[in-house]
Amino acid sequence: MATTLVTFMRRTVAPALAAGALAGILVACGDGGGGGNGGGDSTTSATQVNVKMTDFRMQLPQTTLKAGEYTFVATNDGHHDHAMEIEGQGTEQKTRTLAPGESANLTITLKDGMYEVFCPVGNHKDLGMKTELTVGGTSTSDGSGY
Ligand SMILES: [Cu+2]
Repeated sequence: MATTLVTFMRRTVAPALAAGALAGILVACGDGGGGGNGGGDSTTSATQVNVKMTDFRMQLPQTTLKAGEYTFVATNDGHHDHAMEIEGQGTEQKTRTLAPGESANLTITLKDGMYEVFCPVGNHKDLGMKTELTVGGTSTSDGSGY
C-alpha cells in the first residue's frame, strides 16, 4: 500500500540527514580524531546494528558487541516519539527525536565496557526503554591495526 512506500522513502532519506548532522557534532566535539574516517563512504568500516524502538521497548539484535565502529540504525516502530541514546565509557550520543515510522543513523566507536542504550524522551527510560550493551573481547589489542 501507498503508505508503506512513503515510509520506506522517509527511512531512506532520514539516515543520510542524520549522518550529516552527526558528523558536524563529532567535529565540534573535537575528540573524534583517531577513527580513520577517511572519506564519505560510511559503508566500509562501520558495522550496522538495527535497533527497533516500540512503546516502550528498546530492542537490539544482540547485546554483546566487539569493540569497533558501529552504525546504529534506530527505527521507531511505536506510536509515540522516540529517540535512541547510547551512553557509556565517557561517550554520550543520541539521535534526534523520531516520529513513528522514522529512523535515524548513529555512528559511534565502541570501546570495551558497558554501555546503556535508552530512549531519552520523557520518562520512556523508566517505562522500560533501556537495555545494556556489553562491548568486550580483547581481541583487537594487537595485531589487527584497528
Ligand atoms: Cu521513547
